[in-house]
Amino acid sequence: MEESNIVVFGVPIGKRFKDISEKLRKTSIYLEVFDIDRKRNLLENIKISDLGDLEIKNLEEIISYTKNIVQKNKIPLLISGDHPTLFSFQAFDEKTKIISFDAHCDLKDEYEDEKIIDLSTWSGNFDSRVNGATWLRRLCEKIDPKNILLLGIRSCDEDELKFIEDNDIHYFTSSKIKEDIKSVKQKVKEFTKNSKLYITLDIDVFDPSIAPAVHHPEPNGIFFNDFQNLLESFKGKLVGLDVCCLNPIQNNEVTEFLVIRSIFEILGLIS
Ligand SMILES: [Mn+2]
Repeated sequence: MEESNIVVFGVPIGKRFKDISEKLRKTSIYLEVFDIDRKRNLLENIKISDLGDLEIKNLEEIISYTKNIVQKNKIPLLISGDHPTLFSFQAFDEKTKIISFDAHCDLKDEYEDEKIIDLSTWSGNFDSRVNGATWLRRLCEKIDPKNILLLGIRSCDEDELKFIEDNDIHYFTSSKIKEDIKSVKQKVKEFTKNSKLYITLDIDVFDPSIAPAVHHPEPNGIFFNDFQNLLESFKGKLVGLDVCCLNPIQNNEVTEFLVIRSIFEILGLIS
């Protein structure tokens, strides 16, 4: 912990959390950290400590855990079944920008559906004001929406789009990213320049053909080279990240490998 600059911990929210944390930790051993194309070790200068999985009684505890790590000048990396971001992001100062890689906007005002995961699954209560489809809308009640950038969205309703436009939330759909990467990169560069950045990576941002192990496999997602391309244009300072929404499939570890490699790519921004 003392020597590390990245501190990993699991946040037990969303479905099948134990499966997810176990699978990701296991898979992380099997990937090379050297990238032959760029001839560099993505984790050079990175020292990771792993606190294991949290035991929490209420979601507010995620804030204090994250804050504790931030105060030690270390970067928290949260592994979770669903977005812990409504809470973890509150550990950072108000100028920090948030970049969400996600197929979904998660900006619904209310949503009740058995397929949508209650963030507090252990309590058994379903709160349609705070869940996997509404968390970013709730966060917008606490932060300046102009500090939000959505990348790779393709599942959105009229109300969410109106909210995005009314609040000047920045966004690029997956189609736009794939069709016009050059201008998207330029704009991402401007958004991230001289800023502190928090990344939340919902693995369903990727095309289902390369990331089948998700709850909501939305067609027409981005591919890995699009992800690498986007990261290349990040100019700010990474201060925190979370990775969520894996839904492991038996005898198919394609998505787990993609998750780990994606984490290495993000950490490569620091090293
Ligand atoms: Mn999603």
